[in-house]
Amino acid sequence: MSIITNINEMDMRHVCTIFCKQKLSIASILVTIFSCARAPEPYGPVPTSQQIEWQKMETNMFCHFGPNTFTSAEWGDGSEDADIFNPTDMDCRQWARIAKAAGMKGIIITAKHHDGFCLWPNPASSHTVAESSWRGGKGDVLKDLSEACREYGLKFGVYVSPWDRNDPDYGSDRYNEKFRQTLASALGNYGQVFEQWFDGACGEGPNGKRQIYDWPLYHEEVYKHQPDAIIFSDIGPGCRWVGNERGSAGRTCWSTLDVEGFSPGHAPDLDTLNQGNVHGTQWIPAETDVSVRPGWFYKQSEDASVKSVEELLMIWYESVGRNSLLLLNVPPDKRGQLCSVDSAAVVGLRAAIDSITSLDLAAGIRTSATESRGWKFRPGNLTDGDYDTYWTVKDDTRQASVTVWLDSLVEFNRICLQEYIPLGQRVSSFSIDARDSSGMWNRIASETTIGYKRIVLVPKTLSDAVRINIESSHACPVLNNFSLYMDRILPDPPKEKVVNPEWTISLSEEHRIIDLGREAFVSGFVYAPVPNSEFGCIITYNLETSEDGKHWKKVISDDMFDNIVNNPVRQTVMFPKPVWCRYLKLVPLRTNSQTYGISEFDAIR
Ligand code: FUL
Repeated sequence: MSIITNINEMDMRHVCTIFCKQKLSIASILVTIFSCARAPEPYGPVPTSQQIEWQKMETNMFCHFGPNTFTSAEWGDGSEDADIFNPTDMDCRQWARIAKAAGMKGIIITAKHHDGFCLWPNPASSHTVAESSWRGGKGDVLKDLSEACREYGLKFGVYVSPWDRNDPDYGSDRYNEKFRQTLASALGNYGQVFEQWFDGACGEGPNGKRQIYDWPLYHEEVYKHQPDAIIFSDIGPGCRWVGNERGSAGRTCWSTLDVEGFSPGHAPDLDTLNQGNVHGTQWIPAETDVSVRPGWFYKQSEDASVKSVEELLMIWYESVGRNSLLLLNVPPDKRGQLCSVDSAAVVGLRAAIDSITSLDLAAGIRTSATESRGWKFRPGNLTDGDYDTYWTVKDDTRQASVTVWLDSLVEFNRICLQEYIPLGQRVSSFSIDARDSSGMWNRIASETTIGYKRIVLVPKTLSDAVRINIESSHACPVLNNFSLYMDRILPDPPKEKVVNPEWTISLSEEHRIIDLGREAFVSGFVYAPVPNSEFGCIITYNLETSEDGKHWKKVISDDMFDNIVNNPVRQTVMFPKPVWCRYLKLVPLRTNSQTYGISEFDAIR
């Protein structure tokens, strides 16, 4: 491993020596070069060409839009009047323009969320835009958006929720057939759909029943209309959920997953989704879905909580930079347009990414390696900017180093590596060394997986040579890119998120009480779990009030904090009418852990 030879020159010398000493014919030289050039066999499960194209998209826009935009709910209960959906000035070209400016490659729209309302005139449903007075019942969001995407060179995708809290047939076989027709209508009429997003959520419908989803039927229908579509669900088959909604793929992230015995909605545990399975039997890469604001749907009250460019940049590093695709939600507002705060944030993110990646300090730089498979697979392929040329070694080699010789001392803090995924994901551990001004080699990182793209964050380093050591690999390593960047935007090292759980409560303590000090009219309350912590959250609860702290009245009974496990953010609950009281008691009924955190429990007056 320590003998570094310059393969570029060595291989050419080798070819010339054969030519001169053995006086071989041109044809036999070509044979020699050709035989050296045999590519490694693919290892394990490999992506389809559609999955490769999908992965190269890197960042896409998610748009949550529907009745919830107008009611400020996260999960509508299906009883919303169709007329509630009434964007005053919908302009999908504005969404597309901003997506394009933000460097997104596609847009996925919530064509139907759990409330059942369809943003297109779906003949299989009676709860659609056609039943609303928006544009006199003639509006069609899918039509407008698919056309805008085409105009701006973006791909178009749809989220169609099988959970339907409106359809009276939900919970019966009839619904599976209706849902098949719904897919046919959404997928068969608006041109090419690159991704079909299936939420695995399976709650109760309007009649209290749950549906047994017919996944094979649904998948067949998707492929019938869109044979090239990537199907998202928590377990694929096209791509998988990353296991959280905060925008973070595993530091170890395999694109392979074992799905036997699982189905959408009944997936492996969250850590497995986050990291994949090391020897997983199927290629199901992770997609990281996260919202630019706390909730998935637009709420004016969250305008001040839109993520900063720095936060989004960290999310980009932890998704695209960790072998995942970033699906960033930018929800249209009540006008039917992306609001300026969100637009500024996502366009700012792109400007930040561009400012970092536009200068690749390793581009075209001289490289050498401990070994290479021949001229065609020389280490110089790592810095040539060509996706389809790569450095690889002999079939039996599992450890190898490649060095990039910078012309002078260079300052950097991001190292980007790519494995050539058409041949599978192979590397399971690697380290990075950098040579300092005194000629000393220092270890600056030790990591596990690479995959399609891995960006390693290191403290600012001044160096004239950088060495990647592949420490272990399932088959000979195959790398097609190496880049070095200097990020001057994020503090170095990145700020740790500080979590300060004010109240952590064990389940034996049954409730939490607020004493307002004196009686007053209270119109609702706020609850926030402790974000990014090991503490769980309250899922369902009762809310009781009292005037004297002894006699209690239930104001809310067995209600649910919507989507709180996946997205543990602050929730505001308004009472049906203001209540005169001094004390408020939050009684958890169901939590997702033995302990749960409360970072906020406040009365709204
Ligand atoms: C979740 C849904 O329940 C949320 O409302 C949101 O659509 C998110 C992207 O997926 O599972």
